Amino acid sequence: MIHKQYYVELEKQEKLLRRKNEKTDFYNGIYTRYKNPVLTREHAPLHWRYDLNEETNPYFMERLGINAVMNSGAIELDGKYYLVARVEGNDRKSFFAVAESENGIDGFRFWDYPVVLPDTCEEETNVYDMRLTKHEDGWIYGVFCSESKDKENPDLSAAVAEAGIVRTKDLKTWERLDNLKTLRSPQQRNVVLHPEFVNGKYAFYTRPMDGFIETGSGGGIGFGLCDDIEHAVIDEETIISRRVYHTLTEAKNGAGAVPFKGKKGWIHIAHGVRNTAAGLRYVLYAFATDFEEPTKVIAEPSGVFLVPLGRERVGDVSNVVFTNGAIAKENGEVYIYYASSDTRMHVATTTIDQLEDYLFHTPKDPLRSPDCVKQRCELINRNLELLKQDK
Ligand code: M1P
Repeated sequence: MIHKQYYVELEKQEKLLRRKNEKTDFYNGIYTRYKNPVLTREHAPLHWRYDLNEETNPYFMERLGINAVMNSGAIELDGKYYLVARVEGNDRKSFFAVAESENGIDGFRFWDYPVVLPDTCEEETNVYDMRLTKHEDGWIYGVFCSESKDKENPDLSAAVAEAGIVRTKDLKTWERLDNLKTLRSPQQRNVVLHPEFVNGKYAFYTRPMDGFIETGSGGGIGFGLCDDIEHAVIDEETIISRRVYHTLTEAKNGAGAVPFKGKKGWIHIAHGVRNTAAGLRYVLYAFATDFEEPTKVIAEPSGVFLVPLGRERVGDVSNVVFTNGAIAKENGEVYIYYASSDTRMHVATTTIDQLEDYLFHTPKDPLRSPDCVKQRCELINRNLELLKQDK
């Protein structure tokens, strides 16, 4: 017999799942923010968490709780919006699960089962942060962090991060391929597969790292080519978005959403990290690369693109926003999915035109305070002159 509390909890959850999202009054002309997160741990189906049977669960206790729903890959298929979320159980292990919505801003519902990845990597302890690439070869690839214990290092927390690769046609059946090997970088996280062949090869954005946390000598977001996606090996990684002193990328950075096509170039939304007395702060930034030469940055606006605000600032890992998925629709609308504080998922909506205006008309960072003041005074002068004329 099903426990009667199940129906009480189900009704509460249905209310949450049916709740309409609303635009907030936040304004910057670049994107629209929304009041409610699009996915939270409360969205996880009750049958993933509770034993519904009254006999075996008389107190209707959560048996396998969900701690957080965050960093999600995103894809549009047949007009529907899909997130492949990182779902973190109460046991700290993450797994992937597909959530589907008709409009991309609310009504996301998880499918009945999480993604069951082929278990081909005995050492792998954790998987997270899948980027979904609709590749021109016809497959949908998922590239994610595959984490294992570093057995060579006596430190209990020492781990090794690699890029795991899977592919699917329907988000239901997943084929696991070999983990990416980067010959010159011991560890990798935030690896993203480019949607098109480059010089006839598969192209990846990488993040060369010396260790699990510190990027060390890895200079930023890299780019490398490989011949065989089933046994992917990258020799050379060219750094395309460098870490820079006294900017938002000083501590580290990483590719975010799979880049999408604007009218002038590939649009990238990445994350940058700086250290503060309150710990690391993760924000989003944007840049554009050349269609013909994807290692050439053609727009690099100054400063942050999106930061955690209000409730977004607090969570399991506070002061963090992180994206690994965006949907660029044929009609020019763009849905940027981002997690706040490693706890829940949000959406920000914009258009290709707005993003390119932002990318190509926001001044570059002059990198020194006196030059930043000069830059701002030039804007003020132009504006005051215009306001004078308007009187
Ligand atoms: O906790 C913030 C983020 O930290 C990591 O990102 P990075 O590798 O750039 O430090 C990731 O583990 C990510 O999942 C997490 O959101």
